[in-house]
Amino acid sequence: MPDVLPRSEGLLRRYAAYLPLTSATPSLSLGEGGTPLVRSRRLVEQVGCAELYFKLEGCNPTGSFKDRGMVVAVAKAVEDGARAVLCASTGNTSASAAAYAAACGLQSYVLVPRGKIAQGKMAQALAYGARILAIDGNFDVALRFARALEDTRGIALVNSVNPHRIEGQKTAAFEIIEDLGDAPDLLCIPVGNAGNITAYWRGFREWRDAGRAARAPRMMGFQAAGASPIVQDRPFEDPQTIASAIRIGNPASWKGATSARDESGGAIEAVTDDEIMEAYRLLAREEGVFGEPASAASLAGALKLGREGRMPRDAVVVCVITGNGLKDPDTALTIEGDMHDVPAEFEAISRALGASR
Ligand code: AN7
Repeated sequence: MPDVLPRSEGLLRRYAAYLPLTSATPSLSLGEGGTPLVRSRRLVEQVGCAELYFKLEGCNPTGSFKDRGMVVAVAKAVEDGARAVLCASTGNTSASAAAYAAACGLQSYVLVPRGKIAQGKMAQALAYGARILAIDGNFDVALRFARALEDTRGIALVNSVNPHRIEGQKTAAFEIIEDLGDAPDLLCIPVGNAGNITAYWRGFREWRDAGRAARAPRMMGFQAAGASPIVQDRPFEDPQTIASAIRIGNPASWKGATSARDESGGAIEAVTDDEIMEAYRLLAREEGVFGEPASAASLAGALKLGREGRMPRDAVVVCVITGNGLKDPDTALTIEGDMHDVPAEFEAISRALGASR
């Protein structure tokens, strides 16, 4: 059984034995991976399972799980002599591609649906120096163009149709097994383009087969109801959801997601935007974890299973919180808050605290 280095190492070094690296693959790290698995203190009761954990993928260097796949994809692009990377994105992939490309001195090109990606993600792509092409079309349209450009000389496509992305992302499953000592009973995960559920399932399977875990989890994927092609078994022409990261109507890894579901005895279900927003709020207020709306789909799903009496009482459950809440400040600012205009006077401020002296 190959050894695994400490978490202070980047993913490429740490999981070298499990990744498609060669002696010509450059070393590359922005500090990705090694993210916290935080135990729920309060929502575990509402979900109704034995143990509930949040895998905080928003702690990656660009604030989402995409960095795990991107470090591998960009290192391999460099190895293959690419001068640029290209992706279509609902925001997080573009932020991550732009960062790792910048670190390697490559140009990054990102195709995004105009006006439909969260502010923080756009800010990142700008800051890292990507050439941003905002198109009049949704993610699925953007991905079609990106795939059509795949064979352009010198340009590496770094969407999750690039197999190196899935390889890198499977390392999150390894970390969960390391932290829990085995796989959980259930893994709850948001599903958009379906690369991540495919990657987690590969990771859990590989380490079960390698004897590093005794079991593999049931894979529970959650799509937004207005963008739920896998649940409904038909592509969505015009997907709609407040969770812009998973506003995807024709997932590239559709088959990977249904295989993960069927081989693990899991399910892929829909959660409504209201359920997503309720979970988004609860996660922050009850647990102190600020994920982006798409990430809250995993908790929304776990809460729904609990509510419907479908959550086994003795289950160990992990919800993947795929991206940082700061990615999407506009959505955060729509939630009903406790904000007051107060005169800059001691008495007024003191009164507003409700403090009695
Ligand atoms: C926070 O960035 O598709 O099912 O272009 O940003 O692997 O697609 C993002 C997807 C979940 C869904 N949570 O993962 C993109 C993009 C967050 C995300 C997903 C995304 P996949």
